[in-house]
Amino acid sequence: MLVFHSGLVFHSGLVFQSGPAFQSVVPSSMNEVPAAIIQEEAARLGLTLTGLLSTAQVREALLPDIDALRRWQSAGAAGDMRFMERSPELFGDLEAFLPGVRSIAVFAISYWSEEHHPPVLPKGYGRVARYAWGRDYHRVLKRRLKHLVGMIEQRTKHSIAYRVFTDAVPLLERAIARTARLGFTGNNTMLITPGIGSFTFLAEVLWDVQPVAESEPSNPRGQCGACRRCLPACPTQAIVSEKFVDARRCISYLTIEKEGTLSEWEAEALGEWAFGCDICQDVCPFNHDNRPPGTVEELTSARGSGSLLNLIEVLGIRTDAEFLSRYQGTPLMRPGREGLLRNACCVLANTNAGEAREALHAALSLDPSAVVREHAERALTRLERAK
Ligand code: B12
Ligand code: SF4
Ligand code: SF4
Repeated sequence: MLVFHSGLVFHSGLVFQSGPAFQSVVPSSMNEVPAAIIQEEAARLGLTLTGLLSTAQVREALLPDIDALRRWQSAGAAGDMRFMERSPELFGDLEAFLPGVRSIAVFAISYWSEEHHPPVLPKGYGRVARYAWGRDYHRVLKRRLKHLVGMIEQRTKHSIAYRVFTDAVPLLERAIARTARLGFTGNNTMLITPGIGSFTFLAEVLWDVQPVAESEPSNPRGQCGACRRCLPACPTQAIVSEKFVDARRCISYLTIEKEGTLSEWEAEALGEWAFGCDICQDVCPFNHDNRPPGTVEELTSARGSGSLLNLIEVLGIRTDAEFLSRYQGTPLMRPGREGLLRNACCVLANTNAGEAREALHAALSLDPSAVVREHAERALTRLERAK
């Protein structure tokens, strides 16, 4: 059995952040793992922030969030995301994911870079949200977390029963990260870390490591205060009230999670976004400070598809095999060929990209998907009307 202190938060040398005074840990037996070892290994792997919580801490702290989730579900705000309809209790039940789990290590990984969205969108292109500029974060981060556990096993000479997750299971990752003092919940619902911002992924290791001492969860430093900038900035009014995002109105949901045909309103709501949306984060003052960039190279646009998609090229992808060969290993795989081509049609119409007519006509007559054909036809009609 391995033992370490819980309720601690560490930075990988970026900025020192809030958190309670923590007890330093001196290993007292072969079974204890000083939190410093975890911090050291996590920092080596570019994991920006590390927090440690016992299973009990998670269970107690998440009760208000589980209630908020229940209200969100009852309002229908999950749209068609079936994976978000499960019993709210399950979202905080670590035991359901790993029987025998004793604690959770939660990590925030910055994907911020000095590169910016081009202020003016070139004709024929669509915007991609920052989190999808690089390689598929699921794969990149899971690999690193497994490596982290391996390194700790090596250093302690004990084997660990564990599971690693990032954005893959019904766990309230942001609430867990907040409880571990990695940041606070913004009005846009993002987990925001003062000094780092909200362009972070969250990932966690559930393991049978036993915390030695528990400290009461307390509020992390930082809050929105009087700011409400993100609410009116959201072009679709998806942030219906503070800390409540109705996914059905969110461009991120419409471009990535929603399958099939989009209504007229939904198609126009996409604006310039072909995949995801960054607006409620771009306007946030916590993302404006001079912040250090993330250190995971695979998450940068140099390693993936970058900030812009050439939609005329995208419209020419006719088979899943071709789609796979272009986007395998990137987050753009998520909506599938049909979803991405559908989004391309919408954005081309929204941006009045007359140069896309030929590609839209080709999609209308040749594309194997009825959804793509319908959206190509609608886009052509809209372009015609705008002449
Ligand atoms: C479903 C989902 C979506 C949906 C719904 C978003 C939503 N707000 O719920 C859609 C597809 C729209 C989406 C979009 C995005 N997502 Co998403 N998504 C998820 C997922 C799978 C679950 C989120 C969830 O639990 N929603 C349920 C609702 C009820 O939770 P919530 O909105 O967070 O609301 C909480 C608070 O409001 C809180 N609350 C309510 N009242 C109060 C009051 C107080 C005082 C406090 C403290 C709290 C509080 O209670 C709620 C429950 O915790 C998580 C991964 C995971 N397993 O957690 C990723 C996740 C949240 N997504 C992520 C990302 C990156 C995005 C996008 C930025 C991607 C993009 N650029 O397009 C956008 C951001 C949109 C936004 N403003 O939220 C990251 C966020 C990282 C971070 N730093 O916060 C996550 C954590 C994935 C990951 N592992 O990195 N996402
Ligand atoms: S991601 Fe875009 S659409 Fe969704 S809540 Fe934020 S600003 Fe609104
Ligand atoms: S923009 Fe303002 S209100 Fe919105 S999350 Fe950031 S600090 Fe909070």
